Amino acid sequence: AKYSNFCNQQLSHFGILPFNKRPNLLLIRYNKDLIIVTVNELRNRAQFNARNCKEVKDKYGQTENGLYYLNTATGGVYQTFCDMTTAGGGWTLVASVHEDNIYGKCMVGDRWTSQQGNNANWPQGEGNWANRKTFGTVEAATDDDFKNPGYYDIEAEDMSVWHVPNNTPVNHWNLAAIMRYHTDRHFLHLYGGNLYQLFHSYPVEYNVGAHLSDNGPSIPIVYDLGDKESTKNVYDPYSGGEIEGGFISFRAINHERAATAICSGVKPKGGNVEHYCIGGCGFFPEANPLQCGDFTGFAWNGYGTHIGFSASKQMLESAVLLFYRQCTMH
Ligand code: 3S6
Ligand code: CA
Ligand code: CA
Repeated sequence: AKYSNFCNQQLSHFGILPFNKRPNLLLIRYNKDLIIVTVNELRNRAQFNARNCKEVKDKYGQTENGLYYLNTATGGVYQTFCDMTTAGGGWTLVASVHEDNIYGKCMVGDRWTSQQGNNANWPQGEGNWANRKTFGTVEAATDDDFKNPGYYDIEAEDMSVWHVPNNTPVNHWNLAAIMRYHTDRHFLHLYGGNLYQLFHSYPVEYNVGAHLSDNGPSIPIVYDLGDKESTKNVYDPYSGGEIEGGFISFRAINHERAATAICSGVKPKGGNVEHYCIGGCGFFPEANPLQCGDFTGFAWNGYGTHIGFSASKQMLESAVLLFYRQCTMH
């Protein structure tokens, strides 16, 4: 008790302290938890030679959820979160979509639509769904947008998605998530192996097609937290008749030919996709600019009111974490 009191005093300053003069052990305060890890254990994580979390698990026997360093094909190194437990584990976090201000319409922070306004002359907007730009950090993935080189580097087969309340610390993401699911039919293989390739085939761009007939693929999902009903309940009540739960859909287009990027948990069956699909192009014509932004028209009838075409507050204030996994058969 004496040591831990001393430790607590020290840790409040340092956060990390050599444990009881044994240099190989560290006592780390992680929020309210005190965790003893070995320096080697942490240093080892930087020495794995792996392109994705599945490799880290299979080649190095790592089974702990947490932060790992990965390499890219061209020798880049980046840190991200590995989910080593869901459906056999080996899921690599490659991006997060976060709405920092639903009232800022396609302004700074709207990295997954446009940060330079709602403009027909900039139909692709930021273009981050189909380029190699990266931004954010893994530990801030629910505080702001995140995109790492794995988004375009990893050749994956399946995706998983976590909706996690904004500003959640990484070691609480799993516990705090309001919805989690994954695909299990290796669909990404059909679209080039990742979202970078998929959105080259299905450009997230204004005026490339019509609603429903030109939408991208809808893929069945397996729920890890939630179900088809709870999915429909987190979105707006008016869209209930326009969506089918149990899918993840890509490049959905609305009545006014604006393209959104991902409809998480649902398949669109109508043209008001701006109320249940995130990310998108550089121009949303209807009620310009009210639908332009990373969470598009999620507050059409008020912030988090969950009436009319407005999504629930829970959905509006959660970041959408996107994971890849390569085939488990390898
Ligand atoms: C149930 C009301 C439908 O209202 C229409 O849809 C109205 O014309 C528009 O303001 C609205 C938006 O297109 C919804 O996205
Ligand atoms: Ca954002
Ligand atoms: Ca509409």
